[in-house]
Amino acid sequence: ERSKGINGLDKIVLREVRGSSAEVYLYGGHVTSWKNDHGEELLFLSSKAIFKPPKAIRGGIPICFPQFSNLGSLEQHGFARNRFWTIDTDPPPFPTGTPPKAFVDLILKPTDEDLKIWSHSFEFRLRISLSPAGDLMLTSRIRNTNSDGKPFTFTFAYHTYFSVSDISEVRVEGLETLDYLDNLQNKERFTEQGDAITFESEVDKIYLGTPTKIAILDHEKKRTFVLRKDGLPDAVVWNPWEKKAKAMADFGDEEYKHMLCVEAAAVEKPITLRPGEEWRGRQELSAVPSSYCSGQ
Ligand code: TA6
Repeated sequence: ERSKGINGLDKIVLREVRGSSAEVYLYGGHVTSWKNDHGEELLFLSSKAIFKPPKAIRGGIPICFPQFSNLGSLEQHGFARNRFWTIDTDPPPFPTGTPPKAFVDLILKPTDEDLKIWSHSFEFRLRISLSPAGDLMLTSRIRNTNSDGKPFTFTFAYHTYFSVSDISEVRVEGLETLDYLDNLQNKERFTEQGDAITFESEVDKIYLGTPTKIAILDHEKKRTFVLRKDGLPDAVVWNPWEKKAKAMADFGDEEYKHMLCVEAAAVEKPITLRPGEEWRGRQELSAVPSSYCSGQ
């Protein structure tokens, strides 16, 4: 249902019959909460998040479009997360015909101001839904609606902040042995070691050509987040650690211990659409009990 959230910003609350829920702000098309059927919050949202345009909300799932990071002339991560989206009154059909119980369809189109900084017309449709099992699904459909015949090229990420008990007891599985660009070393290319990734300092890596499924294991909670993706070949892993955390005004000094970003992305090979063409990028998040014990 639609209501007023922080600072009177419009938000939509999705509720699944078995108790799971999600919240999305029209500002940024930004998912800020995803709770399981026990009411546990599964996404990280900074206690210092500034819900005040034009600043992006710190946490949840920022939408990075039409530019990931500083890979281009736009502001960091593009501008989709800094704009007011609207309810899509002409949403795409549901694949199975029958819509899930809990969903919302949002749309973003460029304003005249946007066209001055990125001279392309597009329709960005974002569907957010909860499955009966409480999985959170995001589907992005981006269509080139240029009338001048011009194609456009973009990079993209679901900049997902997972809530974790203790970053020093988290492992990520699925990225072993892959190549990555290290944002802490001028985006130079390296190859990841052979076993699960663990965390003891700042990490900011763009893994290339990643599998459709990545697992994030939280030892204390005995819980595994499973991220499934389609149309998003790369995955960004980021934890700012202590020094960077202190340098961010909208991020608590200790909060790096309780979050990890794993971001389904299309970065290495930017996506080009000709007028009329549409791209689709999906991610599906689930949180499942896991028997993981650290040191395995
Ligand atoms: O997640 C990767 C990253 O590009 C990091 O380099 C860091 O800048 C992070 O995004 C957060 O960016 P933001 O603009 O939201 O502060």
